[in-house]
Amino acid sequence: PKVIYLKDYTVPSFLIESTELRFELFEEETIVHAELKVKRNPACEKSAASLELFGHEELELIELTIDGAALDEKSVQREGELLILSSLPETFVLKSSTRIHPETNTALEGLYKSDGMFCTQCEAEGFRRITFFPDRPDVMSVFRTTVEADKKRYPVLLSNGNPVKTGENAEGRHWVTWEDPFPKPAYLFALVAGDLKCIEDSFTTMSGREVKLVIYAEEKDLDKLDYAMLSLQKSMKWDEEVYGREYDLDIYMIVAVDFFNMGAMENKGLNIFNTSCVLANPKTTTDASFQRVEGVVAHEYFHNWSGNRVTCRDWFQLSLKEGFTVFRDAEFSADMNSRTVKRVEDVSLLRTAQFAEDAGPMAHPIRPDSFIEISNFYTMTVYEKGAEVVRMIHTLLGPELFRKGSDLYFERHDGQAVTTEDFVQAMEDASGKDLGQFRAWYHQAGTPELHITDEFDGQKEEYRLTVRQTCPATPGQDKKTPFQIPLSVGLLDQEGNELRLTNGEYSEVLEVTEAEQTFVFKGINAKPVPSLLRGFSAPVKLHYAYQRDELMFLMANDTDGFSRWDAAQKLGVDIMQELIGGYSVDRPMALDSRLIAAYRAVLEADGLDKAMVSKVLTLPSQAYLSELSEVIDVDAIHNVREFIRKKLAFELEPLFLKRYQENNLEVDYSPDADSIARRSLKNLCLSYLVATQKTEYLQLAKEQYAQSDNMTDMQSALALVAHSDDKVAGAELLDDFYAQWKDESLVVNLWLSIQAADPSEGALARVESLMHHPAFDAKNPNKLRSLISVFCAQNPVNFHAKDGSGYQFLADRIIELNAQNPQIASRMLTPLTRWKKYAADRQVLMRAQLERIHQCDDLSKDVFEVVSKSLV
Ligand code: B3K
Ligand code: ZN
Repeated sequence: PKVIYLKDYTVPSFLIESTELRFELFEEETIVHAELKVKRNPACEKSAASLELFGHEELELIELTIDGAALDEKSVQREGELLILSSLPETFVLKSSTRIHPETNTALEGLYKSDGMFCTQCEAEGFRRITFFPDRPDVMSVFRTTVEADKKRYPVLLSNGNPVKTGENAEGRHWVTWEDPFPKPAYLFALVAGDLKCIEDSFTTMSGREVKLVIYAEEKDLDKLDYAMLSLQKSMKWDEEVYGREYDLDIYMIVAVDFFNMGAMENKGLNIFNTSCVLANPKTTTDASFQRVEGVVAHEYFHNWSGNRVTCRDWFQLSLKEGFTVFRDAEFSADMNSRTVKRVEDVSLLRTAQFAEDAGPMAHPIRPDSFIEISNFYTMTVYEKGAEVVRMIHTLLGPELFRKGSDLYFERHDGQAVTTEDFVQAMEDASGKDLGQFRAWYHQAGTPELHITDEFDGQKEEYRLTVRQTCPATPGQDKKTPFQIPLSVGLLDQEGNELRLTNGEYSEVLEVTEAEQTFVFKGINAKPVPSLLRGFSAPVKLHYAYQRDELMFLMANDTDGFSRWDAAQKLGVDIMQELIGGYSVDRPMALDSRLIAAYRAVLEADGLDKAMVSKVLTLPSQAYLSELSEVIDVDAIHNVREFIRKKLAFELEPLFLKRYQENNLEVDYSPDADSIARRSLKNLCLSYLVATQKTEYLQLAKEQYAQSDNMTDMQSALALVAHSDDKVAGAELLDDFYAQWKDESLVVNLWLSIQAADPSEGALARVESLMHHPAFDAKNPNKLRSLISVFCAQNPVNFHAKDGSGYQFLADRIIELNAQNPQIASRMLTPLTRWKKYAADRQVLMRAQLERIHQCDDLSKDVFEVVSKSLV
């Protein structure tokens, strides 16, 4: 397979003024008629250049004409994905008819069928599976689309923009024509045809225009759409208030589909959503999913400006829209719920998954230099680290100048396909702040590390922080230049009071720019305790030799909520790492009583934010401890974590029980932040109580399961019982749950995940047998993720079984999926790619499976790229 390089970018030789499409949808084939108004691109220097159309190898070209005449053979060349037309006039009309087969499309890219309805997914390069087209994001055109299908089976026919015409044909067929006045790249095209029901509402924009809002789903899911509608209205309002961005079409539609490779897609005026990111109802949906629905609805809506009105020049610029939009949706969620909780959740994810990616074989900068398959670059790095980079710009500029910068960016580039450089330039131009060195964040991969030491000079009344930065080598990048890093700090005196810093405030953002640099604070008369990287002001690893007592001190006194949580994490990590180190040499485990004291203090305190209490009382995860390990000792991490959980549970049992009871209220379910916080604290307490293995607490969990009126409480209780040693009670509840929910596909996914994540022995056999259960469907990505990916990523003890059975199981799945759905196959590979982090015995086994995959014939580009890079 060919490697595509950013440095090879050239402007398109032709532009498309308008695109007219007509789809004839049938059960055994679909015919796509396309009429493109084409003109030479004045910006292209090669005046005789040919026109490159992309069309997947499976497309059957039925007819092709230019200005009504067939092309002579010499001017048409089909080479793999390319259809190259040469000897062309300045302007012309290109007409084509193509036969495709959505009914057998299992890759779920292009036009395909999900549960009997037609739908599309065109980002990044799915449009070339629909028709021959210059399928690249810098070719933008207006679209007029007619969809024709059987009226009975497909009463609803949708595409982008506004419906302008409709009619009926012979033989029970009907059609609708849609017009989208905004020029867009083909990746934002969408089509839906199916038997759908909808809810409708409206939104009045800041200039007083009324926009119709419609959310479509299957009839059985109509009772699960209200929350998405509310979230959409909140998003529209927020984007007006915070970014001054108004919606532009008269209608905004969302369609829920069951078969979808990712979360959702921001097609202009017609978002298509994975049901898991749009359906929500207290009975069937957990708090986590409610928040995900709110966040994803917002994310796709925000793309209307950051992505659609201003789009990407090429796919190397993906973070231009994704990093910025993730930053926007994170701020939205922070404003709608608890800011600190949102930050803690995002940082946890970044530190485990993104840091691991940055340290692995697929490490890449947020703006990669090359790829084989772009689908492999919809990563934590491009999205989440990309959002952190935008956040750092926000921190460096401050909110007002950042807003000036975003205004300039949208104004300057509306209707254009641009680069991350254009974004940074707009920020620089609007603020006057030099972001020269900052640009390294876009082209250097790897997680920078800050090594901080300090010095107190009583005589001079000076406190000095010395910051040294390093960044590990990543594939293709041995040496890095220093980054510009905003380092937010505070200083606490011995009584726990915050000290005024150089800027006269209690917090200050230090700008780290050198490989090594010292910051001096004057007028400090006793050695303070530093609070470092407040709010996680940069995506870096921070090393400072905190004493455990100092961490407890910060947990109690730091005014930055994020830093209080971070101090608790650091204390937990420090204690756990010591026990993990002792595990392999059979040192008996003993828990430092300071952790118990710290947890006790948090449990006893009144008036703390409940969500933060439950975050602080959650031990660092297996994934985070793995990321921090030089060599991952799966069993040691698991057993140490379980030992500590149990110990804490026994030591603090009365407090956990008290907090459980206080928060176990009989009130109507509501997905607001306070109620979610209360349930999360309650369920955390229950999990500690159950960890004591006392039957009375298992009983308590069973009661909660039986009495709960919402899926959050029900699912938590079920997982606790199912993962307990009482396998009989577990099986009973699992059966009961399935019987109750077998018709709710998303609830069944929870049921699959709970079983896949069960750490007890025999998990692989259980997962294998679930693959034959009617609840499972190997063609549905949500089912694959719930069962297979959860087993491989959230059941480390079983996935990493010493005999290599987990690795072999995953490799078998990848080989099967490679042909069926390459995107999902390649994504599922991730756990195997981290083989270098394990001890030699596991390394050998993991590598052997990667090699087995590598040797398969007909590897997709997706799987090939990840496997071959992992084996280097
Ligand atoms: N832009 C889409 C992602 C498309 C992924 C294609 N493989 C969803 C989003 O980020 O909003
Ligand atoms: Zn996005």
